Amino acid sequence: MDARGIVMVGPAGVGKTSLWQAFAAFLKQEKGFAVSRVSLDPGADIRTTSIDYDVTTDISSRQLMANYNWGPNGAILEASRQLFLRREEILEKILPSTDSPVDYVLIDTPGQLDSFVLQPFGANFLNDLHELLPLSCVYLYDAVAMQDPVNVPAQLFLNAATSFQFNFDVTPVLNKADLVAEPEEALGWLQDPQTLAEIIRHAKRGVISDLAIESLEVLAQFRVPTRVLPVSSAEGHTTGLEDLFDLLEEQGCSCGDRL
Ligand SMILES: Nc1nc2c(ncn2[C@@H]2O[C@H](COP(=O)(O)OP(=O)(O)O)[C@@H](O)[C@H]2O)c(=O)[nH]1
Ligand SMILES: [Mg+2]
Repeated sequence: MDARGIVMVGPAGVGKTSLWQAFAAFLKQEKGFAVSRVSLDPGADIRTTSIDYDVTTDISSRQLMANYNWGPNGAILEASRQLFLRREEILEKILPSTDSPVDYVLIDTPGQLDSFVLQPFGANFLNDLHELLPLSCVYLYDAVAMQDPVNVPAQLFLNAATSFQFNFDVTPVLNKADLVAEPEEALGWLQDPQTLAEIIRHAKRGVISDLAIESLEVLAQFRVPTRVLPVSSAEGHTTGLEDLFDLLEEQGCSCGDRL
């Protein structure tokens, strides 16, 4: 069977690296797949030996900071630029070799969504990779950040902006579901913008409510998440990975004929 890639994308601290690790372990241990793990985070400090490609061996934001006396954000942005400029060499390292084939390549992305996807580097890099290795993206929402309804439209925009940059499917999940008492509430808001607009209208928070409602009207003209899965990769509270796997399968992420 041919290998496929799954890319974790989302705002800083949303849990990309945690889900990347948990989902890789799930695919290996629960499903018996051969998995390769790739980190494209130039700021990562990875101490595990089981990672197959760690971009910091080629491009490290810490090294850029030290070399040029830059701050962390400038270094991360430059690292994303370099990743794109050196893509031929790096794509070669990510692709599974014929002598050690894998079923899935799981890819972690930099902490900062904006410097990677909303700049002309990360999305173009991933679109080039998709030409060689069919990709699916898991887009993470943070259940804790979803507690205040006026903030939800901005998060929906980030998801939409990401989806429209990629030439492959994006599957949204609500991560850290273990940290909120009722994840169903935020899931309802993400999946039903009309109800969300009503709640924001009643909240009467002034100009931020107006902006949020107007944003929802703009988003309504585009595709917004129709189905969002609650997941958690917290140790001892891991949930939703089986459902995520099934959804990715449904969307053609994986070859159903080999299961
Ligand atoms: N409770 C809980 N904490 C999480 C979950 N996912 C990530 N975290 C924590 O959130 C923080 C950021 O996670 P990380 O995976 O580094 O986020 P990233 O910046 O998106 O890669 C860490 O302290 C994680 O332990 C989750 O599902 N539940
Ligand atoms: Mg990370």
